Amino acid sequence: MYNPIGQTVLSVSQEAMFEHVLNDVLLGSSIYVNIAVAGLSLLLFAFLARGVTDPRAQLIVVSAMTVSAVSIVSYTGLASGLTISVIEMPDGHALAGATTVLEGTGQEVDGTISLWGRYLTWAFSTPFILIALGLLAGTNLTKIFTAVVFDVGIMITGLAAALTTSSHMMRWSWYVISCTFLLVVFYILLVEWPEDAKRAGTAEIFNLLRNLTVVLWLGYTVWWAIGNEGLALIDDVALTSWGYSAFDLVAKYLFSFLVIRYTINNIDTISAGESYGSTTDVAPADD
Ligand code: RET
Repeated sequence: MYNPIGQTVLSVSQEAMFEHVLNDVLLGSSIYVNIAVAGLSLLLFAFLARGVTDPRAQLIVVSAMTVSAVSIVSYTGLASGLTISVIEMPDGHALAGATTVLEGTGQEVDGTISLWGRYLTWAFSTPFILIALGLLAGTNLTKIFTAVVFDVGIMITGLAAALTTSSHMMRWSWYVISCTFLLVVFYILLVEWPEDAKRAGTAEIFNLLRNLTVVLWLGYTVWWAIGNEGLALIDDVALTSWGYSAFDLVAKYLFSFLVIRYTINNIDTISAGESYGSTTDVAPADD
């Protein structure tokens, strides 16, 4: 797949990618299972939180539910072939020169498959994990803003690492930048917010969710490094995809469930009054 001036082009059709996901059982299941679990967890969360009327508690619940909602979008992008590409790795990469047989069409193409839509959509889902955590810790807007900005930075530079085909070194340069941003988020999670959570009386649940988050986020980072897009110690695309999907099951759905369960059982700790977040200073009429 080279054009006349020798640059790599992405010429596998979206339909061929869609067919590939449909016909590769391991890869397909890593995607479809998550769509189903995200949908079911949204229904469960809506049911569990149906009686919550406190605005601050609702904000936390909506943040947690947004993670699952974005996940449906993310995996639908992958399932449709829209956010999957075959890319040719640069010299020096373990999969440079590799070819891929597309299930369904049977076509053999140069390159390896990148499910880059994951990294793109993480930029929209993971901020809500941090917003839920920051609100639970009772931290301030500056720290939530900082965590979210660096988090989006992690995901967009991770996307750049995955899609860079010009040079092997540049792929890892993006990776290092992304990890540096991750350190900023970890600093906030490990140093700043525990203090805030202690003051807010939510230290126990915060520390549990924080530990879950730090361990899993490290897991994603290591998985990228050893998966097909990194060192390719695991060179199988479907297996690499299942790794992320398994992490997602815990980092998204279990995480959100724990957040929502705590919130609905501890409204008094979470609440900041009926007028929390109001955009008017007019007091509600007594009736
Ligand atoms: C990448 C590769 C580049 C280096 C780093 C990464 C970290 C990713 C993380 C992902 C977390 C995703 C979650 C998704 C759930 O919705 C992009 C893999 C640092 C931390 C929690």
